[in-house]
Amino acid sequence: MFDKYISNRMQSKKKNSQKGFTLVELLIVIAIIGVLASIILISLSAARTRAKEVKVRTELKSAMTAINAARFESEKTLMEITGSGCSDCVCRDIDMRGLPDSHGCQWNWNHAMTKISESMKGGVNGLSELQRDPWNSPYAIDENEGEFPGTCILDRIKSAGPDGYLFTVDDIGFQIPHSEDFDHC
Ligand SMILES: [Ca+2]
Ligand SMILES: [Ca+2]
Repeated sequence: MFDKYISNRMQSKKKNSQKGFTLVELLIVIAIIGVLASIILISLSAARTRAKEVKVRTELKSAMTAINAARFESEKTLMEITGSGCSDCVCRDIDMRGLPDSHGCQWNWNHAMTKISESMKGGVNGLSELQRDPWNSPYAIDENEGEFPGTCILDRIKSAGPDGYLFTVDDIGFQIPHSEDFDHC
């Protein structure tokens, strides 16, 4: 009788310890799934950001090619083509994300692209479609070549990047090499 009692107690204890171990295992599996899910989400987010950055560089390079061609064909500086020495000045110190199309920041970019297109024989297809970066900020352009006589400052085009502000570390942009008239620079 006593042996049976001991045997039952031992079996009961064994069952309890098996149940506890299973619960621990379950918690570990849940924790691992959570960690893996976090890693996948972070990777997806990083991949999406990279894809947006690639899109920005591709679009800005298209604009840069058009600007080079317009300067060459018209024999004018970018500033002379657009009629402004600082189209993006009105975009500075503000969050550009979601600005209305009527805002001067968007208007100035569109105006610059129109003038660049008009400076080339037959215009440029698709240039008017380059308006906003993937974070919904207007692209920015600063005409510098020839703005200050005797200096060699380059024209610049850029995206304000994810934060929507110009002149912060996440900006993506290019300085456009000088045109032929500025070979001395
Ligand atoms: Ca300027
Ligand atoms: Ca920025």
